[in-house]
Amino acid sequence: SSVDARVLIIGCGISGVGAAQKLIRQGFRNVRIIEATSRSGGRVKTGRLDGKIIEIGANWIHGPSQENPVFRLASQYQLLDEECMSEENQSVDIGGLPPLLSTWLSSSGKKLEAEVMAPAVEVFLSLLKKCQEFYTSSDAPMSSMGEFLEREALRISNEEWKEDETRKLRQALFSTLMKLECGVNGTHTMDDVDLGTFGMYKSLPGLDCTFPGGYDGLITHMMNELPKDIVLFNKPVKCIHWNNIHSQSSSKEGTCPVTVECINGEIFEADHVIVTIPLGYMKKHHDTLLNPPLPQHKMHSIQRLGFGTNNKIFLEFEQPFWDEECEVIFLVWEDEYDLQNHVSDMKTAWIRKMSGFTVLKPTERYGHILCGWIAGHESEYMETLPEEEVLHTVTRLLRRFTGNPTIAPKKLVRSQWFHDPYTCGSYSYVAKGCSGQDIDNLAEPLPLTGSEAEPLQVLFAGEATHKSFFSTVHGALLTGWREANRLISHYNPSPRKVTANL
Ligand code: 6YU
Repeated sequence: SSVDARVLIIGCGISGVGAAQKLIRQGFRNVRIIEATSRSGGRVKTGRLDGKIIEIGANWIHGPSQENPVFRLASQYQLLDEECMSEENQSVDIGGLPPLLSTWLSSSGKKLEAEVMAPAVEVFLSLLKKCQEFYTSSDAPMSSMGEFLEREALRISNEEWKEDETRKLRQALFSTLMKLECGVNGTHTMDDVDLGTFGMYKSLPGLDCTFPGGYDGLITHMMNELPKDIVLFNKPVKCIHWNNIHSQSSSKEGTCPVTVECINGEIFEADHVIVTIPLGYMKKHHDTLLNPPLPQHKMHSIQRLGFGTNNKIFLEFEQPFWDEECEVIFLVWEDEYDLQNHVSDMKTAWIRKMSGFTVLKPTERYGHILCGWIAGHESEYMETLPEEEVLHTVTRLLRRFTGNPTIAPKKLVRSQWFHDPYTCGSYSYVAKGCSGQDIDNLAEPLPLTGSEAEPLQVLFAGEATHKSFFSTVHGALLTGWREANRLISHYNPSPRKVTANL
């Protein structure tokens, strides 16, 4: 029966915790979570810089409004400040990018005027909107977003703006916005992102907000609802043996459909396993993670879908060099008017991939901290450098762009998601040539026959298995709930609905 069914959840990120929460509320008594690391939360990871809260992983609630389950939970647990909870904040519909107060710094150490930059930002935003529309109209003129953005941005620039220094600067700004977009999508270059499927991602209303006490408060509160000791930490799973392939037992009764083998040799038996392992890890280990191996079409979709890196570099200053009201600082390289979104020489130029910094607010809480954003292979390379070298390079960059040779951040903390052995990157995107079908394939449970007589063995959740909210915390949470519900209805099949066709 459902209450006795042994359910093993692999991964203690928000999707795993969410699945456990739902199952336990439904009366499942035999639920355990196996986690590779010594902590829960996964890519929700709150850290400290000089005692101040910083988010190493997820930063915002994207679209904090009633349809967003992370917003609903965070409100219930009273983790948000009043402004974020306000009706007004919930109803703001910006469709993705918040209208932040920006400062534009150029590589020659000048502050660029907002009025000069604004038309380029407008063009870029309107192009992004166009990209979204290709999903419903199904008439994307080419395969990748990068090609489209580059072609259209340069076309509009040439047609509408005089050929002068301003035009060059605006084109250089396009490069900055492309790099920013690489971060938003978690990709190396926008050439890797599918144009026709970009609009499959759905943004919810509400102005993005943060957790004043740290994102991990959400995980802590959810975990408090679960039985103590439900999580087995420090147990990386090596292989999931399904279809009874690993069972030692000779009698038919008492055999287990699934056994989970950990790297340390420990074995756990289960009736059902919910896999919430990040796509980055699956890409690396898909040929050995399941035995028998994954069916071909699932394997292909794992290989084809995108999973890239977006990292943060936090810098603390004694005194701010930015204006009090500034919310984001963008870096514009004047020689990048040809719309580059990756660099040619990694060793000397990786820092060029950094699009800019967000300012941590409010100042009373954070003091003077900037968060630098860097995506792609350059970001992965940055992870390999000693911290002092990163600090040195970022300091030189800031001195150059401000024209102030005395700027000196006093502390640095960075994320290193690509080299995190159980994440292998930051989040998923729909790579060129992929479609929603690939995400469906990823989410499909095993065995595939789908007959009612055949029990579900291995189920798949996690951020990358959500068709419209992939790459987010709320998307991940919804997939955990989805797979819990799949098991719940497996044990309590709802009576067939008879539709009266009158
Ligand atoms: C969101 C946001 N956000 C930034 C960064 C990252 C992500 N996301 P998990 O990985 O959590 O759990 C899996 C577990 O499995 C884990 O604990 C593993 O250890 C374990 N595991 C793995 N292998 C195992 C094995 N073999 N055995 C056992 N266990 C194993 N989402 O909503 N808002 O702001 C961001 C962001 C740096 C890395 C994000 C954000 C994505 C979410 O974090 C992510 O989808 C979910 O947490 C995943 O949960 P899960 O359960 O699926 O997996 C200039 C400037 C301008 C300003 N704008 C900048 C642009 C930036 C835009 N980007 C947005 C995203 C950000 C910032």
